[in-house]
Amino acid sequence: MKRLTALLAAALISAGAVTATASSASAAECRRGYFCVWTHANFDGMKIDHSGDDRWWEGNMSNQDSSWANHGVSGPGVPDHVKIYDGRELTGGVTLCLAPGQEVSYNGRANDRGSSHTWAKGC
Ligand SMILES: [Ca+2]
Repeated sequence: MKRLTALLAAALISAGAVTATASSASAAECRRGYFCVWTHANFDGMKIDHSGDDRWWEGNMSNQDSSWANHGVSGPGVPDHVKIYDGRELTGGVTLCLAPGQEVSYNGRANDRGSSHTWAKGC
C-alpha cells in the first residue's frame, strides 16, 4: 500500500510539472541569455533585448518600460540578476530587480520609469 501511494504521488507530481512547463512556454518571448524589456504590459509593444548592460536606454524605451523578463543564464560568479534604474547611467535608484528566470508582466511602481540597467550578482 505504501508503495502504491508513492507511485501515485510521483504521478501527480509529474503531471503538475507538465502543466507548469506548458504555461511558462506561453509567457515572455525572450532569448536565453538575454534581458528583455517591453513598452507595454504582458510582454507586448516594442521589445528591446540585451545580452549586456545598457546605461543609456534610447528615448523610445526610456521611461516607457512596462514589462520585463530576465532570461539570463546562471553560473558560478556570473552576474545573473538585472537591476533597472530610474535614471540613465545607473542613477536615481533601482525601480526593479529581476532574479534569473523572473518575468514581470506589470509592476505599477516600476512602470514607465526605467532608463538604464546592469547585470548584477544579486538584488
Ligand atoms: Ca509603457
